[in-house]
Amino acid sequence: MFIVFIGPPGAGKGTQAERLAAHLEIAHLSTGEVLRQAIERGTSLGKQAEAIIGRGELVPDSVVNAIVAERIDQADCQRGCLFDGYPRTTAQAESLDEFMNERGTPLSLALEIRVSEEELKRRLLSRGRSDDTPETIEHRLQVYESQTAPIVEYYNTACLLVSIDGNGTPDEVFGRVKDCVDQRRK
Ligand code: B4P
Repeated sequence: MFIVFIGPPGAGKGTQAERLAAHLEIAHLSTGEVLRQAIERGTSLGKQAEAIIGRGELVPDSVVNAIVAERIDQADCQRGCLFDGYPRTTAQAESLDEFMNERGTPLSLALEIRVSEEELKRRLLSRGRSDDTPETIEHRLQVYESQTAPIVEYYNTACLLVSIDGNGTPDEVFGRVKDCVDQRRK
C-alpha cells in the first residue's frame, strides 16, 4: 500500500506513520526527517533547508519532490511506502500522483489526522525541537492552513481521503488508524 499522512504540525503524523509502517511492513518516508538529517550532516541540502525550517516555512517543492523521487526507487519501497509530511502543497500532491502513476502504483489512501489547535500547541511546546518556538509554531499553523489544508480537498475529490480523530493517547489514535487501514485492505 502507498499511503499519505496529512495533518498540521504536531498532529502525530511521525508518531503514527512509524507504527503503521511497522504494522504493514512497508517503508516510511518522512521528508522532515530527511531534511533534519541533512542539516545535521551539513550537506548542501541541509544548508539550504536549515533557515527555511527555522522560520517555519516550507522547503521548495522541487527540493522535496526530488527527495521523494530518489527514495521511492529504492528496493524497500517495492511493497509500499508511507509518506509522512509529504505532500504539503497541491503542486507536491500533483507531482506525487505523476510519480506513482508512472510506476503503476497509485496511492491507496490519504489519512488526515485532526487535532485541536490547543492540543497541537501543547504537544509541540513540550517536544521543544529547534523549530518548536511559540512564534514558529504559530507561523507553521498558518502555513498549514494556507498551503497544506487545500490538499485535503484534493484527496477528497480523488475519493482517497479518510479523516481520523488524532486526540487521545498515541495508542488510542493508532487503534483508529489501524482499523481504518485494515478495513481498506480487506
Ligand atoms: P515534520 O518533520 O513533518 O514535522 P511536524 O509536522 O512538526 O510533526 P508531526 O506531525 O510529524 O508530529 P509528531 O508525530 O512528531 O516537518 C518539519 C519541517 O520540515 C516543516 O515545518 C517544513 O519546514 C519541512 N518539511 C517537511 N516536509 C516538507 C514538505 N513536504 N514540503 C516542504 N517542507 C517540508 O508529533 C509531535 C509531538 O507530539 C511529538 O513530541 C510526539 O511525541 C507528540 N505526540 C504525537 N502523538 C501524540 C498523542 N496522541 N498524544 C500526545 N502526544 C503526542
